[in-house]
Amino acid sequence: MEGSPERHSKKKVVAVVGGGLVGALNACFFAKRGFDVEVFETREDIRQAKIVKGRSINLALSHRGRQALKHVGMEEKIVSQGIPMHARMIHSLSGKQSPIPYGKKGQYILSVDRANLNKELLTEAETYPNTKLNFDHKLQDWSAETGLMTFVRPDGSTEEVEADLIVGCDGAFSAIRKQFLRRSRFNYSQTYIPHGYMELTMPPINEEFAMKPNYLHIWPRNTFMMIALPNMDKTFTCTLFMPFEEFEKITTGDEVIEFFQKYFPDTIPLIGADALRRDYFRLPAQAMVSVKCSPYHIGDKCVLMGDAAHAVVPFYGQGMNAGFEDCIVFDEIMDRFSEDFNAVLPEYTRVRVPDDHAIADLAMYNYIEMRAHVNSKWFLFRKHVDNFLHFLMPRAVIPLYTMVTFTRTRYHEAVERWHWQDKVINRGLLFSAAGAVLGGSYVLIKNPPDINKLISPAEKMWNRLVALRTP
Ligand code: FAD
Ligand code: EGU
Repeated sequence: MEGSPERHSKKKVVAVVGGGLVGALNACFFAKRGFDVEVFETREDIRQAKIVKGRSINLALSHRGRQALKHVGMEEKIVSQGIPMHARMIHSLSGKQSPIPYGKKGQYILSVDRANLNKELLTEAETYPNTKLNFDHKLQDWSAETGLMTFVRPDGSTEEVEADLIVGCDGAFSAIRKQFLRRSRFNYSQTYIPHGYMELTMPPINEEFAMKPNYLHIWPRNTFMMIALPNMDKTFTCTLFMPFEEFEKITTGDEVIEFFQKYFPDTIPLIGADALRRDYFRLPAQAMVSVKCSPYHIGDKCVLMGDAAHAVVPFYGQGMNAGFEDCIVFDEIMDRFSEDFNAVLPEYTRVRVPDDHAIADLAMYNYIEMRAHVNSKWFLFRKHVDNFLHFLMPRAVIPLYTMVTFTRTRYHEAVERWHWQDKVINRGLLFSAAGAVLGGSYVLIKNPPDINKLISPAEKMWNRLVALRTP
């Protein structure tokens, strides 16, 4: 194999621009294939950095992301450093907590530390002798004609680099993508949502987690929403989502407490009133953007992956997972087309664009839906209905989040199935419930129901059904 021409001709240079989550993982994928891989990253080496600034502290890792990690032999390591979340824990305004499982016993997502994941992936990439990591290299510009890239160093000097393939993994504000924008027939859309997010840390109490650790904690309050994911150091990272307008209305420590008292009262003693007053003003709220574009490639020279190709709003917990899946999809196409970039790149665009656009749309849809009318009761109700229908017809009806989170069903197919299921369910409901509605509405009009009384029997029924199912 060593001296064979295939092996020899393979020594093409792949430049991965961006050493974030997707770039670092992608470096492993290309290195595994024997390419000469060069990673270029603006920031210094985060493994040496004292303070790591950046977006969200922890993330939900699910099936698609795990499969990608498995391809490069990293799944076990990362999973062992994550915290399983078997269910959501819904916090109502009154402080009541209700768990809703993600699925069967073995189905869970993981809370992983972004910085740690990034470090592990960089270290893994470095174990390949054919990989070189170049930190403090900011891509300034590149030429789609020659493939020549210009990097700026912290001292202001520039460096020119050439590669056979350029892989743009430089995030939502991709510098690589700028050259795509100058070209004809490139589609691009970018939308900032009116919400911002702010991260707050909930410290341990008596060296233990302040809340139950193996859950994704959610406080759904229509326009306002908070989510908390556990960390290995027994803290929780709480992420508050709210319109920028509302963030700006709060200008003093007292107003912060007043706001939390109104919407998230159970969290005040857990985060700590003094910490809240202080931390709310530490950093301004961060923006969230959704980016869709196509094609993802230019000739046989350049391809976009991860947020550079598709930034999605975080309301499905899929941004990183989708970016990691990009790497698998590209890798599979490399197999099918014997690493011929001329054929691989267009095929990657053809296959991947519909799926990435589907998850971008789904995430945006979920954002709009949550904002419109999702309070804790509605959230509980909807998830119970989903799970109940799946229980009744386990093959025919699979909840959308299950297909998205726990399978590698192509995103666009998951959406199609979801629309189809909706039709079937609605038709089923129409026929079977028509009679009941007619009879029932008479009773309902006579005795208007209390939503509390409607929901708790549903919950009991659900628990009974779960007990029946798991022997
Ligand atoms: P990035 O992580 O942005 O990395 C890009 C890298 O490129 C950076 O290191 C940057 O320094 C470098 N770079 C940028 N410009 C240049 C340049 N000119 N030259 C060289 N290098 C450059 N996803 C999930 O799957 N699950 C979640 O639970 C989840 N939660 C989220 C919560 C929030 C609040 C947000 C905002 C996002 C969340 N995401 C989640 C999405 C996830 O963060 C992103 O999808 C993921 O980080 C994308 O990885 P990336 O490598 O493509 O981009
Ligand atoms: C948002 C911010 C619950 C991490 C969507 C669920 C998220 C995450 C949900 C963030 C929600 C919303 C799903 C997962 C996950 C749910 C999901 C959202 C992780 C539909 C660190 N979302 N997120 N859906 O089902 O499929 O639990 O910042 F509140 S994980 Cl918005 Cl599964």
